[in-house]
Amino acid sequence: MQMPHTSVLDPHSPQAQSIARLFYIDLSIAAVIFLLVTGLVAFAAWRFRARPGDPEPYQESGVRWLEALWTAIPSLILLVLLVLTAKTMLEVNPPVGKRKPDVTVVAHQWWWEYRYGDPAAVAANELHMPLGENWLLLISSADVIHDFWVPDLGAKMDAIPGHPGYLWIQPRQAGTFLGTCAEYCGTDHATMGIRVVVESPADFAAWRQHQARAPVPPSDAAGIRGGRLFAARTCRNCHSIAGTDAHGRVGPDLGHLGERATLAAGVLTNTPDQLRRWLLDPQHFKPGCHMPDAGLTDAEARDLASYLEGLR
Ligand code: HEC
Ligand SMILES: [Cu+2]
Repeated sequence: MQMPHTSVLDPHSPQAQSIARLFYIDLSIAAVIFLLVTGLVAFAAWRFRARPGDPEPYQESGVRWLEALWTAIPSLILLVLLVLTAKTMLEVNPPVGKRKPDVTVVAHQWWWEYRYGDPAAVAANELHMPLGENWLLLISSADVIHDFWVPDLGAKMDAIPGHPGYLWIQPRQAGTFLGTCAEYCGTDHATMGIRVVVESPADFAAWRQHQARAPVPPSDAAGIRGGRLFAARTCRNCHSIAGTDAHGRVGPDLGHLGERATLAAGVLTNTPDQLRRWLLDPQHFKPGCHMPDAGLTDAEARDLASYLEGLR
């Protein structure tokens, strides 16, 4: 498997490229100033060092042209940085106009919900995007302030309750891109990972069609027992699965859980065994998270895992 992308210095969208370009320009200007200043200081310290018997040096003050010069040069540098920054901001987040968002991102403590329109589909913790298309993401929050940030693909955008923000991303490389919540949002902030899967438009369309359909439950004995347990326990108060009477919105949609790469926003890799362990003791893997310990037996957790992993 290819390693996921995770570096601000390795941009894979025009938006991330603009930001990286600005960073390198700023860094070059700062490097030139740093070398010039430290170089002059070092030269002066060496060239005009005190020798035994030297008189008190000549005192100079109030040189107009020099003062004007060292006010003008930094002002000019700041002006250049201001213009470049404003230009980058416009490139990265141009006005939205009448454009409808392609996906709505809803940040939760401590996971991500992705709502697609037409055909309506909901996904959790794994954002799928088509390669090459310039997408508008609406960034919102269900509770506190979070921040959506995938360094390779674009800018950061705060998820502020009641005040949606917009973010443009045009992925130019297929693959998996990792990001994270970039605004401290409580206990499990550090384990609120973002996983973006960029795929060909055809693969994306197929994924979206599949995601929009109610999943087919497994037909093996363990899977069937698990399905009954899921309906009988408290799970459906917090989780939804299309085609069943589970409509909870507190936790991630579990409709196509079996197709996700990780569990609990990147805390565990998604295997039946890891899922069983998660169900037995969520607080062990993500202390403080809003999924309570359901007091399951090992056999029950195994059956539930078979059911959830078997949903296709
Ligand atoms: C009180 C609400 C609540 C109840 C009840 C609950 N969960 Fe959860 N569950 C959550 C929340 C919140 C998360 C997200 C945790 C996180 O990542 O921070 C979660 C996460 C999960 C995940 C990982 C999902 C993913 O996208 O990675 C699974 C699987 C899961 N729950 C299954 C269950 C099952 C099965 C039951 C019933 C035995 C159950 N939950 C009961 C709230 C609940
Ligand atoms: Cu956070």
